[in-house]
Amino acid sequence: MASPPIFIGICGGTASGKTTLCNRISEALGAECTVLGMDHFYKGLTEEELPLVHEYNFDHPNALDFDEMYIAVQKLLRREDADIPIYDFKTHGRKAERQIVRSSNLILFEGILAFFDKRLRDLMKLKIFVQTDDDIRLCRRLLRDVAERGRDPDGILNQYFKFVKPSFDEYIRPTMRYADIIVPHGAHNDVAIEFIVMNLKNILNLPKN
Ligand code: UZR
Ligand code: MG
Repeated sequence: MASPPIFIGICGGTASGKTTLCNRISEALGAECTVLGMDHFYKGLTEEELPLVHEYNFDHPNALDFDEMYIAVQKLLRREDADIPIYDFKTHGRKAERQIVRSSNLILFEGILAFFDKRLRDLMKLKIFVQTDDDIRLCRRLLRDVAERGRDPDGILNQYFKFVKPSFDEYIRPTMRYADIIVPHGAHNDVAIEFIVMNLKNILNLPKN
């Protein structure tokens, strides 16, 4: 029987460069790699919660469905396709349809709370924490959420100081202790990315260039 795929967790604060780091690794490895983002597993606000969206803490572990993530990851590790939700950041809700994620030799799992759930942590062969300065992350978050997530600057800053920063300090930063590797400067760290890619190619028996 084929061996299970290698499962790697990538954690870090909001806008630290997790998604970009995953995409860069994935580009280097091609079809050998699957990226699974935690962002797809936001629970989606109910009709009662929606009018109070400014009071909703998206950075708290309760906002995410860890059971559903665990099921999806287990499937991918059995080399089965997983069907996962489609979350819409503009409406804070899930779409009716789901999307298929294909399994491969390497599963990269990324998110602000990627190291939070022990079940998922225990499956990880390698844990990478992306560490980017808070001021840089806030600037990036501001630009990204206006451009890509349909948000206004006032709202982003309110949310940042009320929820994002306190939750980072309480739930995310402490999980750095689980990391095997801490990557400074996020996705712009070419040396670290090259290092990680070389090692993964080695483990997967891929050509080195
Ligand atoms: P990344 N988030 C939203 O802003 N709106 C949503 O509907 C769902 C999530 C934010 C969430 C978190 N928090 O900081 C960020 N807030 O998405 C995580 N506030 O995404 O890791 O790509 O920054
Ligand atoms: Mg991201």
